[in-house]
Amino acid sequence: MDKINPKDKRNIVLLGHHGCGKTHLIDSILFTSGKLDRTGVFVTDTEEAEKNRKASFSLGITGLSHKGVRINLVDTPGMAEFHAETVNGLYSSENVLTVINAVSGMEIMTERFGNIAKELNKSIMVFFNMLDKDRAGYKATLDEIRETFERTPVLLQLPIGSASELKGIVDLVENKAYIYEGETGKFNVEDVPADLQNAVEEARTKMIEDVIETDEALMEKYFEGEEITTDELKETLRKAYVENQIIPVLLGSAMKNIGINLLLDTFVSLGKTPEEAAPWSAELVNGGEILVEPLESEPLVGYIFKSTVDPFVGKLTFIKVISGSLKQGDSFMVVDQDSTEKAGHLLIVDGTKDIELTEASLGDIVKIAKLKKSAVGDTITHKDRQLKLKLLDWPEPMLSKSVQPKSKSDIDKISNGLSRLAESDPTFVWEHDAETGETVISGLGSVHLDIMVERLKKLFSVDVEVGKPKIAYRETIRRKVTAEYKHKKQTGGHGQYGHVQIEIEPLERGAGFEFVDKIVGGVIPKNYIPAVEKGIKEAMKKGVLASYPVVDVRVTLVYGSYHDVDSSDMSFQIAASQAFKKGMQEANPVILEPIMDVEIFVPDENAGDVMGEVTSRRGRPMGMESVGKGISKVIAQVPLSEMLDFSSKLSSITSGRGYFTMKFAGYQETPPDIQQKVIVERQRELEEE
Ligand SMILES: Nc1nc2c(ncn2[C@@H]2O[C@H](COP(=O)(O)OP(=O)(O)O)[C@@H](O)[C@H]2O)c(=O)[nH]1
Ligand SMILES: [Mg+2]
Repeated sequence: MDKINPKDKRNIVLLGHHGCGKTHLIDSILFTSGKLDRTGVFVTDTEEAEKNRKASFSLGITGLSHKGVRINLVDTPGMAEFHAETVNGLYSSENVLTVINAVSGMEIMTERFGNIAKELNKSIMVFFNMLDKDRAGYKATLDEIRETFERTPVLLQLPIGSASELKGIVDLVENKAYIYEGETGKFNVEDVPADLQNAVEEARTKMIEDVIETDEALMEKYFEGEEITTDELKETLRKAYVENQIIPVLLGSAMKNIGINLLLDTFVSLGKTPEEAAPWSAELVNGGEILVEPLESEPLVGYIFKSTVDPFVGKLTFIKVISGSLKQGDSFMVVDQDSTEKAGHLLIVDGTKDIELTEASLGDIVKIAKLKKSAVGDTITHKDRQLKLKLLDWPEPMLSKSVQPKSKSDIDKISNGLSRLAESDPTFVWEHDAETGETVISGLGSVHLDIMVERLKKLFSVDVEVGKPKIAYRETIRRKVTAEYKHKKQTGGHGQYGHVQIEIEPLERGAGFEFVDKIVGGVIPKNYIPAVEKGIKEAMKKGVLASYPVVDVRVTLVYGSYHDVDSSDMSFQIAASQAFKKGMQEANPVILEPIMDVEIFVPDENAGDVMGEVTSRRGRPMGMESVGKGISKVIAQVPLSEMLDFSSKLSSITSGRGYFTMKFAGYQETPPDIQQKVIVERQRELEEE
């Protein structure tokens, strides 16, 4: 396939709380456009884990052509632990289709990811799904949409019939009724049924007023009693959507294939084209900042938003072209890896198949095989203008588990597999401790880690045993001290001599590490100072209480001495390291534990019990509010160590109806009794290794 004109491209990322029907909706869109012969196959849930658990854990990418326009669809997981996937989905697309379960209304992850979509200046539309269900509705949620996104929701449709009697959709813009033939997706276009005419007239007036409010000239015309033409309306609607003033709201049912053709038409008629994307700020590698404009005439810039491993092909990388273009055979840079790469086949996904492109250009989402070095979150550019796209911070991995190969011969396969997996997800890291032989993986939660382990087993054919979850404790100090150490070995042969005096003082939480050099008069020569800093950093890797990393300290090098012949980097490194350890002992050290911001959603009648449970887990309640429909939200800060088995407890208190989300809030000192337990537990752990 030849290059596609950017005007004929629409990228749509689907966003919404787990279970609102995003993956089913994509089936239904493919079915409606003739790419699938039935729905419910969950095309974009390609992984076995996704099929088995009936949930999406990674981005799913597909596409189709509708009315001459290439539409790429990006399916996301709707869970906090898969934050990186979903946010990368947002980076991939100019348009966000927020899917709302019409029975549950606005849900927590929809709100959370919706806020990120807003922060990234995305244009947002809403699809109320599951209108075929009892108790489905959309009116009450419109105000929540307005509050969450701070844009005006504009209802463009009305349903014909409801729940199991849902028959069709009225398109308020065209003033036409679409009546569907069962679940076939086939429809007839008719006049608005007589019994709906009043409701339609009212909704249409509201819609027109919402739209023209964004355009002063049109508003004047309207209030002077002049007719607004359908073309004017459509044009203004599109402009207001593209400029992020309004949120078009559509209705339907993925299950019954109702309203899907209209959704597709809307992608084409309203959808933001890649040329209309907001410029993306970036840092030039040679210094300076720049805005990357979405122009095909600019040098190539692309963003790597997904990577997977195919058992046959190997590594597959998905790139969104942000500016410029890329031909087969072209060289480009993966800037973050400083790696020069060559583009092989450029593939775009069409239904369940791939189509080869001769040239990928602005707005395309292309799949490339076998890049040498690349990771999700990396920027690709032309070699003559290297830059890094600015991204939001990724959340820190908070939960760790050890993985042990069942067979020693699998060790290499495991490191290779974990490296590939870490490249696919910036919130997943792994570490192999050569001394203890232990491999530790870290991520955002236990499901996240479970899925990574499943991938490791499936994609890299290794068998591993997974250990107990480990918490990322830290150590710090509470008092300022001065410490001194002289490292001296001067018997026979080449001697060693390094001598430092340092001050160690506590910094505020989250400040990290600061090193200050206050040496005067060259008592330690300049060239040894980096070795001193290195020695301190080395010592900070394992604190004196329980060998956890030390954070939030400032170390000031104040004095020392050297020897003309015997001093070396190594001697100063050892001296600094020892001085730090000595000082830390005396500086009133303490263990820090991760604290989480937790939001718990429970039926009103369970809120009291859940609050009690939170308190008994050393949690600090921050508030409780009703979120409507008999559901309360309990907000609290709770230590992560207390949250590991919270899920099952919550389930038993609420008979399975409660759920919660959590996010890293910061580190906090552990109380003495807990600290003692952590130290004992850690000792046992270190002995076992
Ligand atoms: N009744 C009904 N069920 C639906 C509809 N759309 C999706 N579902 C079902 O809701 C469940 C969750 O859907 P899924 O697409 O996996 O949700 P996702 O987590 O947002 O991807 C599945 O069992 C779907 O078949 C709909 O319009 N009506
Ligand atoms: Mg899904």
